Formats: sequence, C-alpha cells, structure tokens
Amino acid sequence: MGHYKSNVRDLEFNLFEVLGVQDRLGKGVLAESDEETARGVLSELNNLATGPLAESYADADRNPPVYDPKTFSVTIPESFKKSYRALVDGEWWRLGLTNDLGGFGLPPTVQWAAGELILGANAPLFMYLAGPNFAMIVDKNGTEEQKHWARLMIEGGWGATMVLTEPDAGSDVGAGRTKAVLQEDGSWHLDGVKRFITSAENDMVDNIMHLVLARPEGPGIESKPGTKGLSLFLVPKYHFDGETGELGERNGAFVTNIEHKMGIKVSTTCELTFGQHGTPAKGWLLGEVHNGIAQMFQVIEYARMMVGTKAIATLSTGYLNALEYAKERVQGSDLPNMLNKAAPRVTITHHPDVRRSLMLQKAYAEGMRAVYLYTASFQDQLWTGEGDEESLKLAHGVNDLLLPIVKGVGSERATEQLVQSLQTLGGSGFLQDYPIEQYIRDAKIDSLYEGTTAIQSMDFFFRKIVRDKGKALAYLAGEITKFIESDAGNGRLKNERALLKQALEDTQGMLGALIGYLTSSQEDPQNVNKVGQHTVRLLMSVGDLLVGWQLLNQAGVAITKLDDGASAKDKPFYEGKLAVASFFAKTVLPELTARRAIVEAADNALMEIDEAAF
Ligand code: ST9
Ligand code: FAD
Repeated sequence: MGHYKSNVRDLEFNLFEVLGVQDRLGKGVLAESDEETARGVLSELNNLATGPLAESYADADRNPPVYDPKTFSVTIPESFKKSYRALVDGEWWRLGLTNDLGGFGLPPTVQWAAGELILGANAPLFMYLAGPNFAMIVDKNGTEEQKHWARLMIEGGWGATMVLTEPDAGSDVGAGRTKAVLQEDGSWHLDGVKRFITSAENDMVDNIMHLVLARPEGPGIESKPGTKGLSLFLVPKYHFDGETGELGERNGAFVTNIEHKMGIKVSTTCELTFGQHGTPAKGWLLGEVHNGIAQMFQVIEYARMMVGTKAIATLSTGYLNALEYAKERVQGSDLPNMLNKAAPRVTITHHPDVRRSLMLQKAYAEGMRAVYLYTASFQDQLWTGEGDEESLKLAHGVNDLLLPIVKGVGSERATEQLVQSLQTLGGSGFLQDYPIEQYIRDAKIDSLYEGTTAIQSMDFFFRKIVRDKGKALAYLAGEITKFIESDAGNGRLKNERALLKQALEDTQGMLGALIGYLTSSQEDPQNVNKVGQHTVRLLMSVGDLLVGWQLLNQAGVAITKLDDGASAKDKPFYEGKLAVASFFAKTVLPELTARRAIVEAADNALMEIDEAAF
C-alpha cells in the first residue's frame, strides 16, 4: 500500500448527500455529465492517486530535482516523471477546463473533489499541470491571436507559471521592479529578476508559458506606483510559430537557480532572470490592456483554492494514517485500570487523550473539506451561469469571502493538526518509515505562498467584509441562523445548535469590535493597529464557526440516514458524522467566547513596545 489514504466516501457524501450536486448535472454546460459520471471520475482517479501518483511521493522528496547552471536546466527524478506521465496520459489535465477548451463538462465541486485526490497523493503533480488551466486565463483575457496561443498551450502540453515575487517584493507585490520595455514591433523586452517561481524549469514539458507581472515602459505609457502600475505579459521559454505551435529559438527568460527547501522538494522553486544573458526576454501584453494585477488575480484565486485544498487533502491522509496506526498500536492499560499493573494492555485508541486528538484531527479534516466544497458550490453557479444577476453577484461575493478561509484557515489548521497526527504515532511518527513527517514539511508551505495567513486575514476583513459592506457575510450569517433555528437532527442536536448560536454571536461580537476600531481610526489613525492585531484571530474564528456549522449540518443529514435505516457498511460512517459534530461543538466552539473577550479588550500596548524590548 502507498502512503496516500483517500476518503472518497466523504467526498461523495459531501457532493451527493449534502450539496446535492447531482441536481445541477445533465443541463446546460454540464449536459454531458450525471451522477454516475461524477462518481466514475472519482473512482478512476482514486485508483490512479493511491497507486501510480502516490508511488513517487517519497522518492522525489529524497532525490530532488538537480539544477545545471551551465544549461540553466533542471532534471526531475524519473519516478516523479512516471507519475506525471500517468496523469497526462489519463488526460486528467482536462478536469478543470471549460467545454470549449476540451474539458470533461464537470462542475467545480466535482473538479475540486477530484483535485483533492491528486493533491493528497502528490501535490506537485497538480502544480506542474498548471499549463491548461492558465491557458484558460489566456483564452479569457487574450486577443484573438492569444486565444489561439491558449489552444497551442493545451495541445502542446506546455507548462505555465505565475510570476509575481521578487527579492524585495513578496507580500508587497506592488514593490516589484521588473520592467517591460515596448518594442517597435509591438512586443516587449522584459528586464529583471523574479524569485521563488514554481515550475519555471523542468524536463517534463516542451515549452513553458510564463505569466509575468512587470512595469511597462514606452512612449505614452504613464508610470504608476504599486500594483496598479503592473501589467501582465506572456513570456514563453521557447518562441513558437503562432499558427502551428512549432517551437523555435530559446527566449531570454532563464532559470538561474533553484531553491533547496524544507518540503515539496520536487516542485521546482526557481529564480527566473529576464533579459540578462545576452538574449532579450520577449513578451506580449495579455489582451493588449494594462490591467495586470486584476488579470493575475484570476490566476491567484484559482491557486488560493488549490493551496487550501492541498492542505486539507494532506491533513486528511495524515489523520487516516494516524488512525490506522492507533487502531493497531498496543500500549498501556485502560485508564480505569491504571492501578492494576496486570491489567490487559489495550490499543492506544482506548486512551482518552488519543481519542481527543484523533477526533479533533477528524473534525478539521472533514470540516474543512466541507467548507472548501461548500465554497466550490458557489463556483458551480458561476460556472453554469444559472440564476439572475443578483444571485450571481451574491455567489461571486460569497466565493470571494470564503477563499481566504479555505486558504488561510485550511493551511493553518492542517499544519497544526498534522503535528498532532505525528504525535499519535509517538516516536515512530518522527521516522521516515511513515509519511507524516513529510506531510508536515510539505504542508507548511501552504500558509506561506499565495499570500501568507496575515495577508489572507487582511484580505478577509478589509476587502471581503468592509469593502463588500458585509453583504456576503450577512448571507452566510443568515444561512447559519436558519440552521440554528431549524429542527435539524430531529431534536438530537439541540445543545449543539445552542453552542453554534453562541459561536455566531461571539464572531459577530469580534467583528463589531473590529469595525468599531476601524471607524474610530478616522479620528485616531493608530486605532487601525488594533484591527491589525486581531484579523488572524477573526479569520480563524470564522473558520471554526464554519467548520462547526458544516459538521452539524452533516450530522443532521447523517441522523436522517440513520433513522431511515442505513446499511451496516454506512452506519459507522454516519455515526462518525454525529460524533465529530457534537465533539467539535462542545470542545472547540466555546473557545470563541474567550477570543471575543480578547478582541473586545484590545489596546495598542503591543504597538507601543520598543523594538529593543522584544
Ligand atoms: C505563489 C504561487 O505564491 C504558489 C504556488 C504556485 C502553484 C502554481 C500552480 C497552481 C495552479 C495549478 C493548476 C493546475 C490544475 C490542474 C488540474 C488538473 C488535474 N481578489 O488591495 P489592493 C486586485 S504566487 C481579487 O490595493 P495592494 C484588485 O484588482 C505569488 N482581486 O492591493 C485590486 O484592485 P481594486 C502570490 C484582488 O495593496 C488590486 O489587486 N503572491 C484581491 O496594491 C489592488 O488591490 C501573493 O499572493 C482579491 N482578494 O497589494 C501576494 N486583492 O481594489 C500576496 C487585490 O481596484 N499579497 N486584488 O479591485 C497580497 O495579496 C496583497 O494583499 C496585495 C496588496 C499584493 C494584493
Ligand atoms: P514577506 O512578504 O517578507 O513576509 C514576511 C512575514 O511578514 C510574513 O509572516 C508575512 O505574513 C508578514 N507580513 C508581510 N507584510 C505584512 C503586512 N502588510 N501585514 C502583516 N504581516 C505582513 N511567488 C510567485 O510569484 N510565483 C510562484 O510560483 C511562487 N511559488 C513559491 C513557491 C515556494 C516554495 C515559495 C517559498 C514561495 C513561492 N512564491 C511564489 C513566493 C510567495 O508567494 C511569497 O513567498 C509570499 O507571497 C510571501 O512573501 P515573502 O516570502 O517575501 O515574505
């Protein structure tokens, strides 16, 4: 058996028993798919993920890519190439594409559920497959000629990158200095050094299309500071025939180093240098409009969803590995027998603290899975275009609001709980005989790239709540309130719904306090620092609220299934849903009351401490 333990049962439960995704299938752009097709995709991909995709996971970590500075090239380990080939040969790159570009005709909920299987088995494979998805962005924003390039990218199986970061421009993308100078033929010459660029070099694809943010220069071009002065350029590794895609000369964008990392070692993280090795780095302005940051955010939104799903997928397999170990490891006696030295030894699942930890791991793995799939259900509506303008606008807003939760909370909870998965294995968890140490190393990146957790939390508060005037948030609060006031669980979730009600009030209290500090910063600008001290706390708390709500909603569905007489195979699954929801409501949600008190009592003492006193 490989390292990857998937949870297709839970994916199907979310899709077909909770979200009712099947009701959307068979119509409009989803005309070609039905429930059976969707289940078939998950089943087929699960075989691939647990087999050939997972196979190279450890090997590619122990034998990472090798960089050759003489040729600016990288050699990827053979084992990983084999897994990549299996994914490409299965045409799984079609998964996220629209029908006109050759997609499978499946909605985002099913795409992300399927994506979880790849991301959990071997996430860098998914990242190397960015070409077709990024081609979709080129198609959406490009000129007629560039739309054709998008098709060449897909047909040629090219790779693609998103190129924002520079040594002095990380979170602050607007500090980027790489420039693009307009040429007489309408193309641009790029000049500068970008760093940390994922997949910018590898020997698995024939060509790579770099999507690069740079500052345009040329006659009549107004120079603007910050992100609004950046434009998006298409910069291929090799020039190509615009009609046939046949590859030509090497372009002047060279990988001049790759990083040695803590995790996801097989995913190349590259320094990418433009126009400094004797060959100009030629690029083309995407869509011939200077709207770079907004265009790039179309890529970023997809990538943030991917990163959150990756983290949650890793936590899920970490938890299931820990569970399997705990069910077999015999150590100590039952606590009530602790004084009897001759008492029978038991598996560690008998110990209350192991149970507590396993149930918390399960809560975040399954709760965050429910949150990302719930988020994807709004993407479904945007994908099909169903509903009037107002409801589409709302779906857009709710998806925007939930993305920092999926990415920020998903990555933080995954890192934290994977450490607990390792703990379940005791000293054995520290060994490379088990995958969890690698999971921790590989998942840590998720709270860093695509905007750190602090950046996610500020995006959540300032942009997704304040700038949105709380519209999307009010919708979510309304949905949670409806659930609290319902009789979900046929009277069996009364106490839990009361705990959820308190948690909702507590997060609303936190938010109210933060809005108050923000409003008062009009008189005293320092007050905005009180907001900044607590945006991560708010983000994590709303994450817990949503996990609690989603788990309880699932418990309600499970109770109905149990009452209707679930099969012997399904019974423990549904009972597990009930158990985890109740556990989370009773042991985590009450913590929000204390967090609210902390936020309400905020002051600026922290900001007044002299740096020397740290
Ligand atoms: C990175 C990549 O880290 C890591 C992994 C790469 C993996 C690649 C592959 C992944 C995909 C794989 C797909 C494969 C599929 C295969 C499947 C098949 C099996 N939402 O607030 P302002 C825009 S990359 C939307 O003033 P500042 C907006 O246009 C590096 N738009 O910002 C706005 O204008 P307006 C990642 C947003 O203060 C404008 O920006 N780096 C949003 O100038 C200005 O907004 C980062 O993520 C949003 N949430 O700049 C940087 N926010 O207001 C993190 C802004 O008029 N830093 N816009 O609408 C930030 O995000 C900063 O907050 C900042 C601040 C840069 C935006
Ligand atoms: P900094 O911005 O210097 O942040 C340092 C610390 O300060 C963080 O804790 C951060 O939260 C905090 N901080 C910074 N600003 C603020 C603020 N305003 N308020 C509160 N806290 C703040 N980039 C690409 O363009 N393309 C890629 O493909 C890509 N892939 C990557 C792959 C890997 C493996 C890595 C490590 C990075 C990758 N990146 C990529 C870059 C990544 O997006 C950045 O590392 C990330 O955006 C953070 O920037 P930074 O590392 O410069 O940290």
